[in-house]
Amino acid sequence: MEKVLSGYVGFGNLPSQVYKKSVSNGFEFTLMVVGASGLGKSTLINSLFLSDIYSELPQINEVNIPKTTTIESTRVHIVENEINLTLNLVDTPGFADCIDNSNCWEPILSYIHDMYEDYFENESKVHRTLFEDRRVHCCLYFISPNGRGLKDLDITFMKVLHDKVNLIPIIAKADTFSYDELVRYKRLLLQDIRANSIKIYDFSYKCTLIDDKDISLNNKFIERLPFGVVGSNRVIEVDGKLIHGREYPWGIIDINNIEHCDFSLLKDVLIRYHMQNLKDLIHTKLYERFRAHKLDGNLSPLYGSMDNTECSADLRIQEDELEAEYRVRYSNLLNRHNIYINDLKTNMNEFDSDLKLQQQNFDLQQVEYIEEKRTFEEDHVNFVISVTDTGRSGSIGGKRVAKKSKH
Ligand SMILES: Nc1nc2c(ncn2[C@@H]2O[C@H](COP(=O)(O)OP(=O)(O)OP(=O)(O)O)[C@@H](O)[C@H]2O)c(=O)[nH]1
Ligand SMILES: [Mg+2]
Repeated sequence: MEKVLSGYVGFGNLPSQVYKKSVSNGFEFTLMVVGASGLGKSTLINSLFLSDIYSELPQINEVNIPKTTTIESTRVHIVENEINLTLNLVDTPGFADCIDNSNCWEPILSYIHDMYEDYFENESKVHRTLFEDRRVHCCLYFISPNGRGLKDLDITFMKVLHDKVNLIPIIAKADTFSYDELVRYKRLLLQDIRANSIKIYDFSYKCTLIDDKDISLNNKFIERLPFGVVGSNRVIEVDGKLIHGREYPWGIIDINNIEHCDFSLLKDVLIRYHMQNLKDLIHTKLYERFRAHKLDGNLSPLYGSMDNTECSADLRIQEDELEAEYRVRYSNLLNRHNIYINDLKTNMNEFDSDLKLQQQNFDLQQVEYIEEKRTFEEDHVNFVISVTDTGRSGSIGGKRVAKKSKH
């Protein structure tokens, strides 16, 4: 039985309770960078977050970041408007250095797997305490700026990762392209991504964006994929202002300028607009798949071979997803239908009251018309009487007129 209550219950305060709880717990987010060696992964991580933290100590000279040789996780705490954010930044060694690059993804996959395993163990404990969530929420995949599209290794690597993490492809060192070249290269990469059925992060997934402005911004994110980024740890003075950028004989690139590269868009995606969506997707879909396989006892050590094993857990998850999608579609349709009916009712009410008003006006005019007609008829009768009287008395206008005889 379903009832609609119209009285005050008090749950209108619920959003503020959720907000307060979130603020007191703080937020945790893990970002991983992956790609061939020397593409600027470590530099980008520094540019994204660390430079903001050390902004009071501007680095006038480029800091040489050593080659990354192991998976390094850095934990950074950021406080903004009394809200705590703990960022885990996972830097990985570049691959494609060796002659034989087969299975070069294993250490990275193994790291992602270990973090899921860690979370699974913590949440499965009988006595659970507050624990850290170190699952990788987003993985930035660096594509080489060679202008020739995805390499076989990129395709294999991305396909190994795409159902374990949220994958966002980015073009490294975008300063090596002119604007037109970059647009063409993006188109080529998107074709490669589609042709190879690589699943990248779905920007429209259960979007938390609600107003038109946010949605148009989200469309801008989608239009600019894959993001062409430039990283820099160097602070340059331009017209008295300090900017993070790179200097060339022909000019300066301000990495935060949206007309120079997509770095600030990427930052907006990660921090301002999609952090919660990225986390939700990991928790409700990708980790859920891991958990289901784990409980079914179907997990390979790196769960890399899971793709080929059409196991019951996968089918169940697909079924759940379809059902959830159906529910969302049904409720959207129902909402649209209700809105349409309400609109119709409002229009009919307006039409009704319009009609009533018009009827009243018409009645009023009819009364006036009848009154006018009556007055006119009275005047007419009076006029006829006065003319007849005048004729009889032989005077017009009160004067007597002598009648002429014809003979
Ligand atoms: N032109 C240009 N150079 C960059 C950019 N980002 C980084 N570099 C330079 O590229 C070199 C390698 O940068 P890293 O950040 O160490 O690259 P990495 O991908 O972490 O390298 P590995 O750890 O070896 O995999 C450095 O000299 C950086 O200054 C960029 O956007 N444009
Ligand atoms: Mg590095």
